[in-house]
Amino acid sequence: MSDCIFCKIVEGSLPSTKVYEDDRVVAFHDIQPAAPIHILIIPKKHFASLNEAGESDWEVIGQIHKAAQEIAKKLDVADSGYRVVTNCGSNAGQVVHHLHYHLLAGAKLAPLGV
Ligand code: DGP
Repeated sequence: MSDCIFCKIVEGSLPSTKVYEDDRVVAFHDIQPAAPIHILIIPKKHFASLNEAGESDWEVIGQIHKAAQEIAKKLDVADSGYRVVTNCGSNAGQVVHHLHYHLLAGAKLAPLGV
């Protein structure tokens, strides 16, 4: 999508600090980190959120989880612990409408909730 910032990061027209890339997934540092380590993991294909995932998208969503495991090992937080979460829709605080998973780590994280 031409006006999607994460599509621009995928195609390289917007800079990012990448930590992982494969044929269908890319991961990079969040510009507004909410934890000492805050990585965004996204599919290269544009779809707005988990709500818009179709039958053909479950494989790449699995691939995102595999990438999360690899990134956690690479950044040395696999043993200390990390959180992987996706915000879906307005009540969850989704701002960028290209599916993305946050990988948060590097400190004791606050419990989930309101
Ligand atoms: P969400 O609220 O779940 O839609 O999270 C969107 C995240 O995207 C938020 O933590 C900030 C991050 N973000 C927004 N614009 C950019 C950008 O241009 N580059 C990077 N690296 N992160 C961005």
